[in-house]
Amino acid sequence: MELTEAVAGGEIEVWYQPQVEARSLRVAGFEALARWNHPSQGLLTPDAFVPAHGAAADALAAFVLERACEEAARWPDVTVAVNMSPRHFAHRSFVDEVAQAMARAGLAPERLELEILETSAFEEPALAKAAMTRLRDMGVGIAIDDFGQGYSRQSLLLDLPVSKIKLAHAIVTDPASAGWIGDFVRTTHALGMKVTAEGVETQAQADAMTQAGCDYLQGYFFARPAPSAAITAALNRTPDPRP
Ligand code: G
Ligand code: MN
Repeated sequence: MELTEAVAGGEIEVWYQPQVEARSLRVAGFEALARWNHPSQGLLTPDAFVPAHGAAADALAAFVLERACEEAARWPDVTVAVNMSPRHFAHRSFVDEVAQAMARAGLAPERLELEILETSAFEEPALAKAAMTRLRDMGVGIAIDDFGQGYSRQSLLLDLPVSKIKLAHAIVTDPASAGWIGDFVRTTHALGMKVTAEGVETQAQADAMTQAGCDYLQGYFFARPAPSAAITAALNRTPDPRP
C-alpha cells in the first residue's frame, strides 16, 4: 500500500548503473534501478522495499520502465535495461505496455532490454514464451537476471528467445567459478546469447570474467548506480584533449 502511494506520489527515483563492454571498457548501456526516497527512512534500495509479487511490484516496474525509456531516449546510442517482475511479465497486456512506453518516449526497441528472473519463465511458461517472442520480434532484448542463484537451468533457456544471461554477483565473486565459467560462456555464445558478469567489485574479478569470455561487465568496480542527472552529465562530457 505504502509503495503504491510512493510511486503515485513521486517518491521513487530511477538511478542508473553502467554496463561496460568487457574488451573495450566502453559504456554499452545502463541498468535502471529503483530508489525510494522515503520520507522518514532515507534512500532505500529495492531489496528493502520491492515485494516479489503483487500490484505494488507491477506499478513500480511500470513506473521505472516509463521513466527509463524517457531518459534513455535523450542519451546517445546506449541501451537501457529495466527489471520486470515475474507476474507483470505474464500479464496479457504486458507487451503492449512495453510498446506504448517506447513509443511515448520515442525510444528505439533495440535500445531497450528487459531483465527477468528465470522464475518468470516457469510461472506461466506459455504466456512468458509468447511475450518474449513478440518482444524479440520487435527488437527488444531479454536478459535473464541473477543467473546461478537458486535453481538455474541453462536447458530451460534453449527454448526461449533470450538474448543475454547475467551471471549473479555470488557466482562472479566465487573463486571456484573460474573452473566452469569459460565453458558456460562458450555454450551460451553457441546458443546466440551474450553474457554479462554482474556485481564485479575488483580488478581481479573483472580480469577473470573477461578472460572467461564474458561480453559485458557491471559492478561497483566500474561505477555505482547514480541519478540520471549524473549520467547525462557524464555522457555529455567531452573527453579531455590529450597532448
Ligand atoms: O537483481 P539485480 O541484478 O537487478 O540487482 C542489482 C542490485 O545489485 C542493485 O541494487 C545494485 O545496486 C546492486 N549492485 C550493483 N553492483 C554491485 C556490486 O558490484 N556489488 C554488490 N554487492 N551489489 C551490486
Ligand atoms: Mn537486474
